[in-house]
Amino acid sequence: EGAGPQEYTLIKMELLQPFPKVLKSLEGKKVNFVAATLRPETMYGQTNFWVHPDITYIAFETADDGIYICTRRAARNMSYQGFTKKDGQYEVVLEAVGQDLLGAAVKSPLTVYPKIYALPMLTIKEDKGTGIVTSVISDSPDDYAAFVDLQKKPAFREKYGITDEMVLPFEAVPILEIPEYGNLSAIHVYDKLKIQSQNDKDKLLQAKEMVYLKGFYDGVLLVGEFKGKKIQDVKKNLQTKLVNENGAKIYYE
Ligand code: A2H
Repeated sequence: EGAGPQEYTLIKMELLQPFPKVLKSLEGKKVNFVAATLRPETMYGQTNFWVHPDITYIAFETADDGIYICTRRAARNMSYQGFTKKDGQYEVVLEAVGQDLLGAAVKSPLTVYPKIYALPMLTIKEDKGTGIVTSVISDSPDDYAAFVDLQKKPAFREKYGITDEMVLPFEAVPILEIPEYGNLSAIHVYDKLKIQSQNDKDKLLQAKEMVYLKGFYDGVLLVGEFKGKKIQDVKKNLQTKLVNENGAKIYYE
């Protein structure tokens, strides 16, 4: 990585009723899970979001945007970026392990699905972003692999208390056309490389290398107000749109 800080789009995903047990004390308040992404233009196709079952998350008070849920590390970073009342300080409301947040329902910006769920991903890194990850199975091989693991394995769903309706009704949405890879590029490379699961590290790395650069330079949006435009030309506009519509913030680390 380069010397400068990385800019992320912080996607706000509003917690819906019923709140998970560990978050019951927050009922009546505005609560958002926040996820750092490099691909705001993919939010049209979000099918779920990811939480690591074993990572500890916190809920903290922001200055003027209700409660955010993310890792403590991300909250600390945000506290130096104007997210909290006092610079460098964040008020922890509660702590919860990812396991207890699974199955939470949220409303996320742009996606065609009005309600999506927190599902388990075991490859989330604690020291990157917020520890919460948006999931776009049409365009991210990591997301598609983790999603298929849940779709194909009822025992895996059961282990984490994930019900069928949190997974089975959701399908990949064609949102970007990438030359050679079509309009569901993650599925294309997953099949082509015969990826077996989210733990297929080497193949997933290869899959990512195949789709990402090409997607960025030659990908064309198939939906929304920038339909027909190249991603590299509208990525910034889309980020601005999300921020202006109160669906996202800018976050650095
Ligand atoms: B991206 P970079 Cl469609 N652990 O968003 C693992 N992965 C994480 C993470 C964490 N703690 N925090 C963020 N990420 C993911 C969308 C997307 C992303 C698509 C395609 C590629 C892609 C939907 N998931 O990322 O190391 C997030 O997933 C390709 C790398 O900072 C975030 O953007 O480059 C990306 O990794 C940030 O990774």
